[in-house]
Amino acid sequence: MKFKTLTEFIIEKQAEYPQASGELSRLLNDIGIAAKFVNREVNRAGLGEVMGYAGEVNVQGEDQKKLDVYANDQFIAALKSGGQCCAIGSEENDEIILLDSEISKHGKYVVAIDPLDGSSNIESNVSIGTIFSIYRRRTVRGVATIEDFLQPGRNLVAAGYVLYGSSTVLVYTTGYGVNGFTLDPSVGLFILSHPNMKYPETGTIYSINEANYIYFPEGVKRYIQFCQEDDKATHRPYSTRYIGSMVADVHRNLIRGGIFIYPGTIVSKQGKLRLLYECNPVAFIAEQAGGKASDGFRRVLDIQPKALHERAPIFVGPTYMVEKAEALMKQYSPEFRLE
Ligand code: AHM
Ligand code: MG
Repeated sequence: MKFKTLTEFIIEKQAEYPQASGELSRLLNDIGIAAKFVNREVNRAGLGEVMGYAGEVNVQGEDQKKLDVYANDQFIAALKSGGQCCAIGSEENDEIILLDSEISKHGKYVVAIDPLDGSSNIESNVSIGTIFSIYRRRTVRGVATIEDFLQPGRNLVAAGYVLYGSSTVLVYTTGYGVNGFTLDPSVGLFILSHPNMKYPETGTIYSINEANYIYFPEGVKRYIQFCQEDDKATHRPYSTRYIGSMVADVHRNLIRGGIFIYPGTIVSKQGKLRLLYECNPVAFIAEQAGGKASDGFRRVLDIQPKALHERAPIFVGPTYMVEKAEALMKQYSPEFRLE
């Protein structure tokens, strides 16, 4: 049987761009390797109490760590090892992590990452994920600064996510389409399983935490009503699906056709999700898959970030679904416009 591994695919793509130096390829490959280690630990989650993992000291004499801390450490270690990345912005760390070894400090790229998103789902065996953004640094040389991260998502060089689900899938884009790779755990290889991913022409799913309904902008309430109306021609009412792990919700909606919404509310106008390492990577992938990502009024990828952990509302999915929600936001909730 003929198959293509993630590493082969990355090398093949690099060869299509003679000007490419191979640094981005190495960086992506290193993220793929770290994801395998995280996957191994995610699969053992729950054994902690039975086998004495959590809070214990393991055979190497190391303290066992919580999974999100473990994931953070793995990705940082992987990004340090290659020398292409000069700084990391992680959900787990308040400040950027400077990689200031002689090699890394001259690295061309910075990476913003949520190492284990949806971690509240771990104990109930529900899917969780990793989300990452890769930018070319703005400063020319030397130790990186926060300015290297405060770039709009349209500057992204690459972005992706790993979904630790019923199988483990890595999906990424470098701006030339979206490709997905499924981990074959028996041989430890990510195999190309979802080439050139695109949103289906018709989608019937909407994903939003409806428990927050009373806090939603009127535009969102109207969109939910629209999703629930009876109209055979447009396949409504749609179905609600909400896992509570953004990677899982976004991935399912990309495959099946659906909109994911985490809006601003009257309690938090900026919503919950983080612009740099949650909204932007998902927005880049959505656009590359023929869809759209908006904060209700403007393209997510055009938002100029002001802080590393800044939050933004997000409406992401097939273009026609996002545009309908945007139209209702503009009509009924103009006071939620952020710029
Ligand atoms: P986390 O980064 O603390 O894990 O939170 C992010 C997660 C997303 O994966 C998910 O879409 C969202 O929080 C769910 O939030 P809520 O429970 O408010 O619906
Ligand atoms: Mg998160």
